[in-house]
Amino acid sequence: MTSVAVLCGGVGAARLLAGLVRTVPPAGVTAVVNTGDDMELHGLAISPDLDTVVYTVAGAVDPQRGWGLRDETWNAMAALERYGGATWFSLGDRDLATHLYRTQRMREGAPLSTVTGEIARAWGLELTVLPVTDDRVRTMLTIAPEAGEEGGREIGFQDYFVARRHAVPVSRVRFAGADEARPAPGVLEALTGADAVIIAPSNPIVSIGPLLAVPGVREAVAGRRESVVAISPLVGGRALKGPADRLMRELGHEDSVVGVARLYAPLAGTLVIDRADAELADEVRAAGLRCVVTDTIMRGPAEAAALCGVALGL
Ligand code: FO1
Repeated sequence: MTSVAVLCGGVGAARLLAGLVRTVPPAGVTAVVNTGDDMELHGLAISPDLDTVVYTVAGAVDPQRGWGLRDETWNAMAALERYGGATWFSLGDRDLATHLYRTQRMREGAPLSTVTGEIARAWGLELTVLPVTDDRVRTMLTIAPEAGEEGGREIGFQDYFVARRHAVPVSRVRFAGADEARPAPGVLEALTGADAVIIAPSNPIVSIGPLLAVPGVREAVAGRRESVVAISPLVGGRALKGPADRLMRELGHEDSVVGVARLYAPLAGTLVIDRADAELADEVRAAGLRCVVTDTIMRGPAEAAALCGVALGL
């Protein structure tokens, strides 16, 4: 059976996985998912990228937002307004059940990877969904100082992404806790043992970056570079969703498929780029990767499945 391990962030990775499980047997797929976006809010353990992967592959995600559940209601958030509670991060009524369950199970001592397995199975998923680590890793971003402040101000990922709508320039990104983190059980086995590894079209800086910052992960991927294929999250120099292009530029990388190629050169033998970037294919090859040009925009699972087929050379 073909086994595939996928390095995943949020929405783009989840959409790819929804196609991958139609391309190869789901039981052979392992998603290694970013937890740097995780946060505690209302006393709840919230893991946005893990939930986005589970909800999307289960066909339950809200298609417009790309996160949270379809047909959601927001009564708890509305009721929280009465108290002036934190409603900047919208938690739907049914989505809350996921956070309540995960929080309770982790309070009972279950590691995040165990709880994630329970949640994935409860949604009927056959693929394996793993947090990259069971230890606490938090993506922290330094933004320009506010009036009167000395030096940059460091904020958490959801503050940057949601509260400030990622509309602030970033001068530094770090993954607090990564140095002490250990890969979750099964992560290194999947990354070294799978027939192929895909780096999903996620934000290279804040979605793939945290995965590679967990000791052992970068080495496991680089060690099998020839059977690693990355899919560019940029099309025509732009991110389809989120701040990937801006973050790359702000942190000194070229915001193009060539910049992505240079970032991934030590890790992936192949980069898949969109037809819109066909004229840059030779520059990608000059960075030392094979380059495959195809349609990379996934409007639904069928396009995602086709993209996976191309990426896996099926
Ligand atoms: N993104 C938003 O832009 N606004 C929100 O209010 C919001 C709430 C939210 C709740 C649960 C969840 O799993 C994801 C949520 N997201 C929201 C998306 C989230 O910030 C991103 O999906 C990831 O952190 C980045 O991929």
